Amino acid sequence: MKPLSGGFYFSHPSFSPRDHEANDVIMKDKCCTKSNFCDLYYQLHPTGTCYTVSPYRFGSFWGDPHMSTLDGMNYTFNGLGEYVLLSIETSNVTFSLQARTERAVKKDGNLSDATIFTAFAARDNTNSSIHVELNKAKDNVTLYGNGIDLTKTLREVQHDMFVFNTSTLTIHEDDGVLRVSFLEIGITLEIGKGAGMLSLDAIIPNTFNNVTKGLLGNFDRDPFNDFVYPNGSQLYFNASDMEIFYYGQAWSVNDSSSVFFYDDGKEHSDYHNASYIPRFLDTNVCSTTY
Ligand SMILES: [Ca+2]
Repeated sequence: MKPLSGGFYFSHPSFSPRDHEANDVIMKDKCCTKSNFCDLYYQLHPTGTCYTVSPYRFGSFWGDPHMSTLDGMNYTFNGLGEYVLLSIETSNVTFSLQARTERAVKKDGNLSDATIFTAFAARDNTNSSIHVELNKAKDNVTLYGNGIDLTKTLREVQHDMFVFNTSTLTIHEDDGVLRVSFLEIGITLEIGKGAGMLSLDAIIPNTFNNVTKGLLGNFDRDPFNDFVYPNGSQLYFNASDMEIFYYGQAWSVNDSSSVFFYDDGKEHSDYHNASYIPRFLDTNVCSTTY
């Protein structure tokens, strides 16, 4: 079975691109696209030490995002606004990865209770930063790298030829996916565009074990202790959707912590709706709702 959390790469996409192409990209294509040996590919590229994380998957119920923590805990969170996915603060590394959500539009044109990812932003201690956002038409992305608007360049260059390189940040387009590497700290993000929403894979080195905070969890190889509030207290792993919702709200971005790029005179509060409460699918809550 293909794991929801993706697979281990033999070679780092940015540091050993040629080996990565040969060992990971081509092999995956051969096993999973051109033949039925995908199980074999994932046996040889297991999830584990330095793996890809998918905080969402396609085709889920309501089409809503299922978050997946760095330790592989899956949960649903339908908060509306801007949230801290990953925060690292050590003596020599500062990194923040944040996500923006909007309500999904249902087939009949009405708004769903479920929210989807429409923007991601990140910044590290070298002040390298990215901001990727779905445009209003939901058919393309707006991209900022180190505060520079790269949207036009991204659209003008030929397919898969987009490259933005600095000594601490690289952005490549590869098969429609933006691969962003924060070179100083070794974190890579892969941001893809799907049906009216964005997806994210985060590749986090093991050196950050036990020091990550945020909605992607505390990264200590234990998926059952991942709901840690900003104040360090913990929510039990089998909490209800409603409890998880309020846990998630605790990870809301604020004006000073935001790493998003705002234009048109907008600010964090224009994108965050702290009063929005989705309908919860838990039986307990349903029984009191209906
Ligand atoms: Ca954990």
